Amino acid sequence: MNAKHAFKLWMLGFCGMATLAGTPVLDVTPAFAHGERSQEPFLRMRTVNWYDTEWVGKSTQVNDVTELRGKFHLSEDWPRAVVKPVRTFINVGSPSSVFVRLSSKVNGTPMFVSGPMEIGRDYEYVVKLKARLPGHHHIHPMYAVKDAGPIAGPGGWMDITGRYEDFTNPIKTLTGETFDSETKGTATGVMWHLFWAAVACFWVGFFMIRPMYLIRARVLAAYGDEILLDPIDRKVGIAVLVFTVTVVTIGYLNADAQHPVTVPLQAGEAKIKPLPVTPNPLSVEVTHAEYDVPGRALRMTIHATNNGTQAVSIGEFTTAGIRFTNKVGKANLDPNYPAELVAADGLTMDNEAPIQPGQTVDIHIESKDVLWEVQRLVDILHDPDQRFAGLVMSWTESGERLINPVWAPVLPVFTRLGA
Ligand SMILES: [Cu+2]
Repeated sequence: MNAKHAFKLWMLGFCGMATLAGTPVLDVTPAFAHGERSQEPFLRMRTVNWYDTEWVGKSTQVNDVTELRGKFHLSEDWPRAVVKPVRTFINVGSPSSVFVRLSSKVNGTPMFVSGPMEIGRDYEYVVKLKARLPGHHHIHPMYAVKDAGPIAGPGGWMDITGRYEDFTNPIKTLTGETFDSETKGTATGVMWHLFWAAVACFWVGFFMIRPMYLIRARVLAAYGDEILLDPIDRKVGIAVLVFTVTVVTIGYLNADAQHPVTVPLQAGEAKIKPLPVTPNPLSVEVTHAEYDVPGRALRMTIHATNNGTQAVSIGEFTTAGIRFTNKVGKANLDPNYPAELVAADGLTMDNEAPIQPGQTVDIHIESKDVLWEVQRLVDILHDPDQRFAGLVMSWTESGERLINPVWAPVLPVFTRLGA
């Protein structure tokens, strides 16, 4: 009997602790990394080719509204192992909800639900963010693909100053009601959590002490379950069932009466037109590519033809948000782009001369930097499908930027060959 009493006390304490643990705790400790480099390089290089990413408002105050914007190209070399982008969503990767996402627009269309996008096309996104939790935060654009998961873009630091206590997010609904989304429904949520935790404690506790599990288990093993069927158990079971169904029904009807007009989430699909294809006078094809393991360099041979009327100079190769530039690319580099993702002099070519109109050339391009290792992109060499993809950017004499997506298999090499 003493053991049973002790067990009852323990059960009481356990329920108390469970209730405490269920109380929401606000954690505002900033996180400093979130493992973006551990995402497989084939995912980062051959799905979304991010470019022109801008972390507008690198320092904001709580309640300030800022933006994360940029463009991306969906690689033609989309891996066979990744589900095609038939249901996708633009999101923001951040250490917890440091910002509130007020809206996302892709090519000017609001993207509050997911939708399909086309491989081989370009998209422009603008995500409006409202500063919520103070700190020094690493923020990534993120492209979510149904059944494949989120694909993180390049990360940049954004600072939020001020106090979380001052944060408000007033929202006006279509029915004219105004409320603060930060606090709306909190009491109801907490109430239901506590309520169901109490019901669960009662349910588990009831069977735990009548008689205790161990005794039940031994009776079950020795005599079967018939002897364990106590009429009180049945009655309590039926009573709890009726009680639960009644509470759920009343709760549902009550919520429905309070908020008769609602919009179901994710009921539709965003139909987004890709950016128009701009005529590109430069054609680029990779005829050979290799990765020099000790040299930390991706070398590709491109076969390029300039069908335009102006000379074109290659200035940048970018993949997985990492940018390799030469002096042409450097001159066109956004100074706000995170320096840790740029190999400013990482791009070299055996023929630096601009490609003249009508000219066809074969150029060896080398993207060399320790970033291949630091960003763990060299891991493609361990994949069964050793390929890379990215964007080659070049500029015409008049300053127009041309973007050529490239992709090819990569051969690992351990010594310098040719070029
Ligand atoms: Cu990050």
